[in-house]
Amino acid sequence: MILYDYCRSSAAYRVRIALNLKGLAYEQVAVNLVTGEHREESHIERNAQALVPVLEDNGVQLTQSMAISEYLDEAYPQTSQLLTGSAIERAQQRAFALAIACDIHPVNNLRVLQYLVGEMGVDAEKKMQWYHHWIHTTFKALEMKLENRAAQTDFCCGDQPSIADICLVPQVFNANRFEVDMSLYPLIAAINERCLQIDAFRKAHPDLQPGA
Ligand SMILES: N[C@@H](CCC(=O)N[C@@H](CS)C(=O)NCC(=O)O)C(=O)O
Repeated sequence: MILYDYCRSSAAYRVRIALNLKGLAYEQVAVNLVTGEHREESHIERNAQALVPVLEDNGVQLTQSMAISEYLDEAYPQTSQLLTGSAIERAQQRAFALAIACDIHPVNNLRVLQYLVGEMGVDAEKKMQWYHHWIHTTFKALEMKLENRAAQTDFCCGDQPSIADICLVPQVFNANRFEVDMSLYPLIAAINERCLQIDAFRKAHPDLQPGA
């Protein structure tokens, strides 16, 4: 498998964790978002949306980190599963993951921030206010969801990492990078710390990737 990614892309970070948790080997090709490599023809041919990650498996290029994660579970069911349990439990794991992947990430993505500054004339302070606002809006809800769980478990949705945790950890990395006050979210922070003790998460960390 080949993963086209970028060290600090949180969507690619999710897929690195997913591949590692499942014990699947992959090569990495760095696509530099800072220099704009993702907008070059060679990458547009892989993903017309000009985004990372792209995962190539058996010669087919797949996009969208959530679709890729579910694909990995379906194509490689013999390895540890990212979605587990009953239909209800799997829906809860997806809901947690999608709160991050659909409700925080898209509005704080690089191209959105660049548009805010470049086209809308937003200054650096307002840009940061925007960034923090969307993290706080959803982290507040997720912290409440964690507090209200029937039983306090080690990970977001049970005693093993799921698709929820593979979304949470990269989002916490971003929050810390942009100095969001994580002391407001002790349960999220504790799950993040617990995940980071696991090799699959540790090896996926942005600082350890090609081009970091
Ligand atoms: N929904 C997509 C999001 C992919 C995405 O937005 N990737 C970011 C990096 S985390 C990107 O390539 N950004 C480039 C840009 O904003 O120009 C997924 O989950 O894969």
